[in-house]
Amino acid sequence: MATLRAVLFDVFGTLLDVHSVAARAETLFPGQGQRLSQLWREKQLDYTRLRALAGRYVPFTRITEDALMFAADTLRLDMDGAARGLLMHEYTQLTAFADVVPALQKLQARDVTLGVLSNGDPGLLEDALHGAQIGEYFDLVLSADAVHSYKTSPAVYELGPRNLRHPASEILFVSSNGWDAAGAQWYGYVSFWVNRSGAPMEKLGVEPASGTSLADAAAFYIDKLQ
Ligand code: LAC
Repeated sequence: MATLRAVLFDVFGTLLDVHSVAARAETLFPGQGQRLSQLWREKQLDYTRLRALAGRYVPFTRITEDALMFAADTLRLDMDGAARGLLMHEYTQLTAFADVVPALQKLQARDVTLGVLSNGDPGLLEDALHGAQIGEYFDLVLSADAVHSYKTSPAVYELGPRNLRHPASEILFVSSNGWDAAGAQWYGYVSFWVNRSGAPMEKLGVEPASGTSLADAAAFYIDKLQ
């Protein structure tokens, strides 16, 4: 395997816990917080794929709001503009998983170039990374918005090699979304799946390296330096 020269992380679901919105949702709609959060996330990903396939791009923030309204309708919740605004704001204040900062610090101590590659639009990424107080760790923030498409489109993964000026085979891509880890490996990255929940491997014909925490991903990278 070639030397690794940088790490790119997925953001939503990998660095930031998208289900940290469930607590706010629960205060607004008692008994429905978890369900709303799950449906919201599923529909959000669904819309990224539908729009990418049809060439009907709108920014991820808009998709996220559309998915929230659909999820609310599905659960027959009476979601007014104020509740919608609160939950959308919550998306800029997601919590970083507990294993994130220690892993980033470990890599940073080795002078590793660190970046993110996300479906999120630049405004949302900036707000969310700073909201979670992890913005300072990243040398580059790459958004699918630059190519008006979404993962798993190769045009999105191509942003990594193009901006880092290294081939994908020399970049470690880290995601907790199994399908995203597969998409990155399809493209040609060295891919690492952070499987925190013990989910089954996606059946997509590739098997990324995997572990149970971001610490495992950092160790995988550092191991390759030796
Ligand atoms: C992202 C999606 C996978 O951050 O949540 O790109």
